[in-house]
Amino acid sequence: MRTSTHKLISLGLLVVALGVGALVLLGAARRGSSIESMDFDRVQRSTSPAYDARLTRPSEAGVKAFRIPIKDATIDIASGVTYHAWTFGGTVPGPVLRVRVGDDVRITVVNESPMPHSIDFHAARIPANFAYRTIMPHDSVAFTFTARDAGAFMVHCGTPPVLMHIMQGMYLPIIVDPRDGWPTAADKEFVLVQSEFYTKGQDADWPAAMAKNASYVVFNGRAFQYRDNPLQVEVGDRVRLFVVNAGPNATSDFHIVGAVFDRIYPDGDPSHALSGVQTYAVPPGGGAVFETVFDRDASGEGQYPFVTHSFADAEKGAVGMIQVGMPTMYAHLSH
Ligand SMILES: [Cu+2]
Repeated sequence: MRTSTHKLISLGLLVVALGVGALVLLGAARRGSSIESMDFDRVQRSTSPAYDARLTRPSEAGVKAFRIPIKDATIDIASGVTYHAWTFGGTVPGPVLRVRVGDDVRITVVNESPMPHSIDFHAARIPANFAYRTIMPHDSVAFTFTARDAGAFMVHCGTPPVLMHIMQGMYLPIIVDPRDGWPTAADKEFVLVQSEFYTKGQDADWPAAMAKNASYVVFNGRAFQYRDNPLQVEVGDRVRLFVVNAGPNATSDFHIVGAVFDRIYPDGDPSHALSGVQTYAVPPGGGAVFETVFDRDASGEGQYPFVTHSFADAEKGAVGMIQVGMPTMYAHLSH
């Protein structure tokens, strides 16, 4: 009698345990497949020794929620040069968002700065007067859009004068992957945002910006940072670069010295593929996806500068380096 009671209790506990286990699993599966949240007040992209340009794949979550704080920050824009920036998330560029076509993208922007700002998503099809409205200090805005168009898109503050808000650092990239992935498998992926700073000491030089006379032209917010800290890839890698040009004024004539682009997807639509391209222009407010392969027999082990081929801008900082494998160093690399 006692034994059978024990058996019954044990069986009951087992059933309860299995039930709880199933609920936990169901919950986990639901979280994994339905919603992913990222709070950029808590997670900041590493900017030391260089802004982290490496990308990871987007998750399977069909809903991606991002909380983006607007905050003032003093940032490094060149070696030994600091600047009083206005930012999304405390860095320039702001955080990298990555979603897939078909995902619902939930945006919450909180203005933690002392002046009005806003946010404008080039990847969204949404009424601008609603989603991109002015956000007063201590206020926030929230909206959802469905990502419909693959590519590398600019996100920026759209508060007038927009020139001032962009030159102050208020931009970030959003990458939208095709629903079924890219036509080729990349071994390494990087994001590069080109932009300009117009400075007088640590602050903005408005007349210089109106004259389009940049002090610095940079990839990912700091002059020459990838010349000093190269992007590392391996021999044989197919490398995919998501290039966004935040401007506010200069076109990025994107080129890799010693390589030819296998494929370029203007705006990031795989059906728009170009092949065998040396240089491709990305306008302010635009983006494109670039691919090249560092084959052993062609563009193999070595160092490959990436530049805007508008060389006054390269001289002002828009030069970086891709290091393929562990090449012998040469003292007289001219770029
Ligand atoms: Cu702003």
